[in-house]
Amino acid sequence: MTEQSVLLDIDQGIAKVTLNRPDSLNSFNVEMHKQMRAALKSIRNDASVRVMLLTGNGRGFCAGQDLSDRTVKPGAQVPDLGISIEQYYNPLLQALRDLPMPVICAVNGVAAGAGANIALACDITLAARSASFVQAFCKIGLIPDCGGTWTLPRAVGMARAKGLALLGGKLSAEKAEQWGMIWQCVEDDALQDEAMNLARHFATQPTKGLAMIKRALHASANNTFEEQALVERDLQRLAGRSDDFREGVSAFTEKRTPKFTGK
Ligand code: T3D
Repeated sequence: MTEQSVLLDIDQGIAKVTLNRPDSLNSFNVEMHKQMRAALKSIRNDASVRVMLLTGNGRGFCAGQDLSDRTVKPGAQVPDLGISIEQYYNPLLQALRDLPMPVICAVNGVAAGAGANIALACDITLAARSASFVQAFCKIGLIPDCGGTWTLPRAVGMARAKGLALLGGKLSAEKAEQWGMIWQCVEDDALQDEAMNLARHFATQPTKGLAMIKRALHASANNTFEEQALVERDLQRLAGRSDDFREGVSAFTEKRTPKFTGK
């Protein structure tokens, strides 16, 4: 039987994805990539889903690539890591970024290598106080991937990004919050409840509008002010045609709580 290395639970508009290889701190092997891809595809194709919540099983969130798949016997061919990035990690990151709904990440323990940068690529990242972030790549002669060289300097500035990436030390969840790398550091025993409360909130919100907010903010990274103003014009036009915009305005004028459908 295939190991369930990714658990997917969809309930009341919330898709909870749990990385489930706790013995190796939820590190990624090819099977886990395939299961993650299938989970993201199911979420994207399920019109009832309005928010995704990503977390890890056990004491770690994710330790990046499973290094037991990377030992090279003398004389054997060295694996082409460019292919691994192109076939697995980049599509994973792209699929996460492109999901048309908020993606919450609940970092329950150490997030290292690709695991750290997957957490940083989510829209709202919470971390348990005992969790930490490690740009572990430099310790094994690699460079940060999963968008880390793009995300980190933008989130924390170049000096801190270089310190994290070149030294590979552990950054506590508390400092990650102080540095603006994540949304919030919460007490360990409150993490899953806080993440689920946030998910329940998003499951009642104008999903299409939230998806367009993500698109606009992502687009801003490489745009001038003038270019971004055009992105805002185009997305606002689309947002203004949504059912939820009509409902939001009606509820406001009728002084009642809106009932958003996500459409
Ligand atoms: O290769 C490509 O396709 C290119 C893409 C690369 C992406 C990457 O992510 S490269 C970076 C890979 N990850 C790392 O280098 C992190 C390696 N792990 C660590 O540095 C440490 O384990 C942690 C800092 C994450 C946690 O340390 P600690 O002391 O809390 O735990 P530990 O004792 O080191 O690990 C616990 C177990 O998990 C241990 O197994 P054992 O001894 O109990 O049987 C350890 O071997 C295992 N483990 C941790 N990380 C990995 C792993 N097993 C396989 N792969 C791992 N990445």
